[in-house]
Amino acid sequence: MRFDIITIFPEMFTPVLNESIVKRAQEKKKVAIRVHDLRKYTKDKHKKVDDRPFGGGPGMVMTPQPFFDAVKKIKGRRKAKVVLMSPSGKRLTQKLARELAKQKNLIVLCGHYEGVDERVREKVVDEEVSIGDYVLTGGEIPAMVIIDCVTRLIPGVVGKEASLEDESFERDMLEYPHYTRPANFRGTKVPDVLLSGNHKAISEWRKQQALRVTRRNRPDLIKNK
Ligand code: 9D3
Repeated sequence: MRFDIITIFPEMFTPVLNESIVKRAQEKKKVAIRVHDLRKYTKDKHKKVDDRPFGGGPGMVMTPQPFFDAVKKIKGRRKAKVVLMSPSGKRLTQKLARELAKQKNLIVLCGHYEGVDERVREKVVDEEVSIGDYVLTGGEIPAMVIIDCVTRLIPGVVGKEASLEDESFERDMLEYPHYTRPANFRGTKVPDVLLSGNHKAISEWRKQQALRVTRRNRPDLIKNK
């Protein structure tokens, strides 16, 4: 799988791409990630990427030309899905991540200011994605979120165990609490049942705890409320 990121802040990606699972996935050639500086595609002599909105109003709008030219150049003759990171997009879920992970080529556009000129959406973008209902300063962190959650879904990037475990998040329940050694940490003990060796009792305890956590933090996940 290949990612091409188009951004006015390419340096923001460096630390994320050079650590952990995403780094290993690149080393193992499971994924190639290229970050492109949008300003390199400007034709304007001041490398301007934004302008005032027609019709008035606050803020600036990202100008279409650099996006059109960057996507055309990066695509070349390959087929690629173009994703715009935007607060007005479809919400990113594990299901959407799985869909994106099926692509061979993803081009991700990072917006800024009040947004991008509508003609970019109309003519260049295939899918508009938001990572949730809160306001960020730009699309870079959302693009990193896409890189992270899509990369770990590529076969061979994380073990089978972890990907099977994911399925639980796509069900209707959050996780049960986890404990490791020591059994008594500064006076706080691990629940006795987990030390009992009684697998049926452990399984029941975990199910009940998962339900408790879900009711408390994500009641919306429980269907038969
Ligand atoms: C007043 C209208 N604002 C929209 C809520 C303008 C605006 C705010 C912040 C336009 C762009 C941004 C920058 N955010 C993103 O580019 C972004 C984002 C986000 O803010 N939240 C969740 N997902 C995303 S994806 C891209």
